This record gives sequence, C-alpha cells and structure tokens, in this order.
Amino acid sequence: MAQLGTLEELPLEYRNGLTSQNLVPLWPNLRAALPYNIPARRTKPMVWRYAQIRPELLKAGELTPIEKAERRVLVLANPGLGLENMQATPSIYIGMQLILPRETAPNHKHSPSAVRFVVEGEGGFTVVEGEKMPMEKGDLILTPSGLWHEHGHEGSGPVVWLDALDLPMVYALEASYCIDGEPQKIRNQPDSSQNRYRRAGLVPYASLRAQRPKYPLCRFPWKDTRAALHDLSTVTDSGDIVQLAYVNPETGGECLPILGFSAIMLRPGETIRPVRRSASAVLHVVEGEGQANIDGVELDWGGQDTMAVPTHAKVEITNKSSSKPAFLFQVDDAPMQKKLGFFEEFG
Ligand code: GTQ
Repeated sequence: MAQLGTLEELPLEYRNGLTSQNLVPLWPNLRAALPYNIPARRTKPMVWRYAQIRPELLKAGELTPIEKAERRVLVLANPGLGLENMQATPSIYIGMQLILPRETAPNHKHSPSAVRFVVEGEGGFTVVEGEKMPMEKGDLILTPSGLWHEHGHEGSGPVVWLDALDLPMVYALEASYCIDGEPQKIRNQPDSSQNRYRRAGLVPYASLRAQRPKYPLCRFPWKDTRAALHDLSTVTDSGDIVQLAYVNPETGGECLPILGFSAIMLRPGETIRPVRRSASAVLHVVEGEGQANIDGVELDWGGQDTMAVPTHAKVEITNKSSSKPAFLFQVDDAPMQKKLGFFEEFG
C-alpha cells in the first residue's frame, strides 16, 4: 500500500487557499475515514454500576423538582465519545430516569424513538397514545417516534427505569425535535394490547387485513419474557445462546426502526461467546452476576448494572453462579445497520 501524502507536504499557501474556499484534500485524511479491516472506535467497553448511579439519582430527586426537569434523568455517557455528546455507543442513548410518588413527567412527542426498561419500584406508568401501561420491574415499554407519551407514579418509593433512545442518530441527522402536549385522555381499556396479543402465533383476525398497525404492542411484561426464556433454555443446546428478540407481533420484524431489543438468559455457570458483529450494543443486567470480557477489557457485573459494547467487539459473558440463571436486556443498532445495508457478522 502506497504511503499517502500528508498535509504538511503541501505548500502552506496552497493549503490556506483550499481552506479559504472550504475545500479539503482527501488523501491526508483517507486512512482515518477508511481504516483497513476494522473501524476506528472511540467507544470504550465499560460498565456503569447501579450501586453508584442510584444514590446520585435519589440526590437529583432532592435537588431538582420534576417541574424543573421535565424528565429527571442521569445519562450514561461513554467517555470515549465525549461526555457532552450523551452517547453510550455511537448510536445508543441510555438514561436512568427517576420518578417519585405522585410526580408526572408531562406529555410530549418527539422524532427520536424511545423505550423504557423498568429497573426498580412499583406504581409507575406510561401513557402512550391514550393507552395506560403499568410498569413493573423488567417490563419493556415502547414510545415510538411521533407518539404522545407521559409518565406518572401512583405507588410509593422511587421508581427508576432505563431509557434507551435512538437520539444520537436522529440528532446527528439534524432531525431531532419535540412537541409538548396537554395531558392525554386515558382510554377506558388500560393495557388493552396485552389482551389483543396474548400469545405468540395468535393475533387478532382483523390484523390480517392489509392495513397493519405500525406499533400494535408497546408493553412487553418481564414475567412473560422471563418465563419464555426459561422455556427456550430447556430446548437450547449448550453452546447455543438462550436469547429472545422483542418483535412486532403483526410483522414478526423488529419493533422499532433503528434500535433492536432482546433478552438473554445465562444458564448457571454458562459462558456465552456471541458472534462478533458490526452492531454496537448496551447490556443491562436484570438479574444475576458475573464477568464480561469486551475487546479484552474485563468487567464484573451485577444486578441493574449497564455495559457498553463497541461495534465489531469480541464479547464473552459468564454467569458466575453455579446454581442460578442470570438475565440480561440487550439494546443494539442492528435494525438500522441492516436497513442501511452494512450489517455484518464475523462468525
Ligand atoms: O421519558 O420521554 O431519557 O423525552 C430522554 C428524553 C427520556 C422521556 C429521556 C425523553 C425521555
């Protein structure tokens, strides 16, 4: 491979002339833009420990009333990407949101899509387009692009959930914006999509018509996901990964356009080695403890901790309990990469 010319090799006068005309020579920058074999990655493999986040979040509850926050969130920002950019990975925004009893996080809608994954507490709820959905620990709630959503808390004690948004992508495209709204009128059948989509393989007959709802199901209760993982584990060979994808029950496809969601069960003592791939990911621990090795970085993890996995990373995850399963919730940007045509697995 030829040695590319550097900026310094060019006469200063020529360089200044280019700059003044908003022109840039490619060749001094070519290798940075198109490195050989593996992308340049600034994302650090890392863990945010819930034991450290929780007290800071509760302190935010004392320092900042909800009216002054709209959403009381501490963002899990990857230092490799610059804290101010609020990226856990290049495409994934992760926040930890606290809501206290009787507080409301007011109604709004925005161009980025969001999901909530409940970390602790009881009595929280989210209203999406008039459907009131309870939030129990481990539940996944979707608030897709452009849909009205607001949160509240009818129980006691703090409620915390993890927010995952495709904000970094939408923001980078200069397409991120928000609209505030009046409180929604709650329809008379709270959580009704749970009754419509009770079981995989069975959908309301009317959904066979050509016009399908874009987001038919916005709550995925953890008790069902956990039970389904357990059942899957009984028919999964050792060496294969016990993993379920959250999908749109009408299409069988990913439930949001940019980010994908899945749940992993690690059997007692199990080590998994997922195939290396071009997508970046975030792993949140629902239950259990163990170790991870992400691109050679050793991390210990326990309940409610959250880890960042860079693109193209080599990953190994171990459940350190010899008697209990462990459960992880995964967010990744594979749906976007697939749509854009550059998703790869290096199996
Ligand atoms: O709860 O609607 O973490 O709009 C960031 C932006 C949460 C939300 C976030 C949001 C929300």
